[in-house]
Amino acid sequence: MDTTLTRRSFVKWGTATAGAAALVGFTGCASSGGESGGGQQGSEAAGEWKTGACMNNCSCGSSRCLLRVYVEDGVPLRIRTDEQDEDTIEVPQRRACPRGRAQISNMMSPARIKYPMKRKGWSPDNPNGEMRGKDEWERISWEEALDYIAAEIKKTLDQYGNRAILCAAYDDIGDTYFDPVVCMFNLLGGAVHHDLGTVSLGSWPLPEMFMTGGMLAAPDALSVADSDLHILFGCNWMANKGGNTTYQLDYARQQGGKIIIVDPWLNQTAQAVADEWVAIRPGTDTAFCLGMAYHQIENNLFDQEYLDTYCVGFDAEHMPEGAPAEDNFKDYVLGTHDGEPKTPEWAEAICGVPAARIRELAEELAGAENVNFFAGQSTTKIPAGEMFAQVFYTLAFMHGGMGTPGNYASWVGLHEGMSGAPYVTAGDSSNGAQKNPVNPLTPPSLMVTPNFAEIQDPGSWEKIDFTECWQSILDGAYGRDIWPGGKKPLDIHHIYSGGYENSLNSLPNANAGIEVFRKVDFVWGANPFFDPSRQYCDIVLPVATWWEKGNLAWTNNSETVFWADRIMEPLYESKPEGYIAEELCKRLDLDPKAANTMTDEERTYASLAGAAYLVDGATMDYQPLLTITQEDIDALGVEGAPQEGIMTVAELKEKGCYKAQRSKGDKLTSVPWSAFFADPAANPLPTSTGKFEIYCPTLAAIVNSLGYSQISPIGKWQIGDPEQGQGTQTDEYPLLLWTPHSLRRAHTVNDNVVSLREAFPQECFMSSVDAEARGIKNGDLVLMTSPHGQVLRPAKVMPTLVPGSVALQDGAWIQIDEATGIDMGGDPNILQAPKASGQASQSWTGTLVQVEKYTGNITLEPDKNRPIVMPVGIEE
Ligand SMILES: Nc1nc2c(c(=O)[nH]1)N[C@H]1C(S)=C(S)[C@@H](COP(=O)(O)OP(=O)(O)OC[C@H]3O[C@@H](n4cnc5c(=O)[nH]c(N)nc54)[C@H](O)[C@@H]3O)O[C@H]1N2
Ligand SMILES: Nc1nc2c(c(=O)[nH]1)N[C@H]1C(S)=C(S)[C@@H](COP(=O)(O)OP(=O)(O)OC[C@H]3O[C@@H](n4cnc5c(=O)[nH]c(N)nc54)[C@H](O)[C@@H]3O)O[C@H]1N2
Ligand SMILES: [Mo]
Repeated sequence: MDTTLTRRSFVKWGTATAGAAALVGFTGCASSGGESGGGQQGSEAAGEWKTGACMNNCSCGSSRCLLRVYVEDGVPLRIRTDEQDEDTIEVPQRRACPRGRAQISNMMSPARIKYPMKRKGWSPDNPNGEMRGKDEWERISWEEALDYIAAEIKKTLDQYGNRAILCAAYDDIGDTYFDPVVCMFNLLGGAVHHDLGTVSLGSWPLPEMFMTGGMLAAPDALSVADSDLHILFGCNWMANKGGNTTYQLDYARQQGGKIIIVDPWLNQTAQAVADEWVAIRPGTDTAFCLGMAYHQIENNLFDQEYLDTYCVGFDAEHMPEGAPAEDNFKDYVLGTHDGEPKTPEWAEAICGVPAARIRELAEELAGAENVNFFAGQSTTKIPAGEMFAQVFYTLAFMHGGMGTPGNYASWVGLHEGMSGAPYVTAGDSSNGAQKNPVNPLTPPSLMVTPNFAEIQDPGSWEKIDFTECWQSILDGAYGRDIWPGGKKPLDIHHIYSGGYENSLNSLPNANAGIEVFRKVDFVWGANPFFDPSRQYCDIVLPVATWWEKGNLAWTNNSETVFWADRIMEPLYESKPEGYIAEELCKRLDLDPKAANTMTDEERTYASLAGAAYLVDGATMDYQPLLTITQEDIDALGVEGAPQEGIMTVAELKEKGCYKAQRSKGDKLTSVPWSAFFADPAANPLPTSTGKFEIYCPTLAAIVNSLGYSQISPIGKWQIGDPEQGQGTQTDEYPLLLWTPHSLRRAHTVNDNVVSLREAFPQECFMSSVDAEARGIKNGDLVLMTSPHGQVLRPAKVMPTLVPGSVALQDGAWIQIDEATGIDMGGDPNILQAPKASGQASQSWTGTLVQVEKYTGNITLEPDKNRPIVMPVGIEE
């Protein structure tokens, strides 16, 4: 049978209709012969069940769920998830969420880029840059596209050099996000990346490191149930932590733990598992915690002995050597020297939580034996967000007990999430990657650790920060005046928009981003989807997805190694990134093998051979996971040696994953800081004093030297930026914006999926109080305005959202109405202020906005009916 034809006609049929919803309906009928009703995978006669990767970035890295895909004649028709093993709290199933289960509609979406294309108005002599995002497109051949791109790269290098190229692509991120095209640029001498600092982690990494000596310390999933009380600041795990974290939390609750969630809205997790919700103004948790600390100090409700033994900086009697005694935390809270006691009443005025409630909560925390303090990344995505991290840890130290079971303070979720020492890991399949000579200090993974070497020496920075990059490019300079040598010049002429980033959509100040894309000499993109970053290019190349690449063992979290089958042949003319890199190398007199260092088979082998599992958390002993035979090696046709593991390659492929086999109290059980607790003198922390540092001058010195914010060695409430956050509202912009992550998407991925659009419309979430004051009713079209742009969306009016603030969820695709400049897609980054803060972290929370009922002429279809933006001029 000609499977290609079957697949092609299938896809053509799908794309000719309204899109993915129709496609889903169609697949339901098409698979009637194989309708497996009860869900027994593998019972179909004609096709087979395979394992499809879910590489959505749902948890700071890719997702962590098992997708079983039924494939007939090379066409994915049905999707199920992990149903094979018993579902227990020790070894839970890795079941997928609505996004994972909609992956067929995503992979087969009409938004796929089908062929290499160029803008009609673009030519090498005249780019007509202002037409980017508006022009018609034409199909060109791969040869033509690659020739054009290679010629433009040469031209830019000859005229301006390497620092004129912006590589809008993740730099040197291992395996699944690894883009050989970036290596190709590195071989050419490198390029500028816009990935200094973080848009993702908030201001957590440096306070954690310098105050506690830890790095991503978190209790393991099973140990969480040891806590009597869980206080969660801005954690919406139900919607935004893949895997089983909410299940584990629910289990902890069944074991008698009480759960309190502090959040500006009654988020999905609070709805599902919390006993109480504390409504707080976004970005004000610091004041809230200081109010609780005041009440505890006033009533002697804290563990003085713990503080004296394990911490420095709490009171005047326990300051580190050389520190002024009056700068201690306790006196700051009491207002001894600044005349401003941080009472619950003082806190109420800032955070909106009633003072009586603050007192009650302070007593509840103090009264509970074991407390689990958890905070989401978002809570520190505010100006000078380090100060919240400082106060958060201090409150946990005041409670005492950290280092014993049930007493935790962490920000990365449970150990099964993103965490320091994984229980299982896949092998690195990106080894040999060429580093970027323009950024010689690039760390192995910017997603997980900031680049400390750079942070200590800002003068050496050769990359621009994520947050302010667009304005910096327009200004021709980046950085801060206080850097050695002052701000650094920047002259970008050429943009590569690829490498797993949708930066035009994902970075703040998107209107300035569009201006940048329109201003430079040449922009080319490579991506599976015609998403906004690609819509503003001159030439785009279609990239194959992980369902089309496949054949890889991979992991993102600490507790599962997944296998990715190749589900289908690359759709239309799409090709893997390795092909693009090799073909450009050939045209640029580079060795193709130097950019794409491994064959597909070598990558498969590396991912399998390097897979390992942790045998003992105390000794950090890792052993090979997989048994690999000489036959396995011969079948791949690679160099290698057989090895012994605990599972065969065939078993991994058959099951689709290996799950860490946990049991309560096993050798993988982790209680952070237990050795320090047991014997602080024998096991000092790797901090400058060997203790927990409530007063941490190293942290303040490093953060302050960067010039983005000024913080103090102890956690204090301060208005970190004159134009952002509580206390800076104006009559023109009276509301605080925050941008929680959406169930509909992993950032911008899946925004093209109709079923998800229908289930989770992109709305302006606002409180009934603010809506009523503006005459806005649920469902009304509202115009959201900030100093940076305007967005048009329906309002979702709720009583369960704190007044004075509005939310617009991260990741909706930009769609500008050219006549008015209004974004109809609802990307919050059209509104977001670019605010690098503290350790070069974007402060997503607290941009000032106004919202009003829309009275203009634009009509907006419900999201599910809005057509997917297609390249105009291209035949189906
Ligand atoms: N579905 C889905 N899941 C995702 C992602 C996605 O795009 N989609 N992205 C993943 C990635 S890469 C990351 S980095 C993480 C992000 O993780 P976070 O940064 O923690 O995610 P958010 O959804 O912004 O915020 C989580 C919760 O904190 C609340 N919150 C926001 N600001 C404040 C505040 O100032 N104080 C308090 N108390 N609460 C606040 C929000 O209302 C929300 O309920 O999510 C990951 N998970
Ligand atoms: N307003 C606001 N903005 C935010 C946030 C927020 O809270 N609020 N959160 C921020 C956070 S935490 C993060 S981590 C960033 C994420 O920002 P990005 O990393 O830019 O976001 P994604 O949407 O995950 O982009 C993934 C891209 O990879 C492409 N892709 C998918 N598969 C493949 C493949 O196989 N090969 C290639 N080459 N490409 C592929 C997708 O089509 C998509 O374009 O967004 C940030 N932006
Ligand atoms: Mo992120």
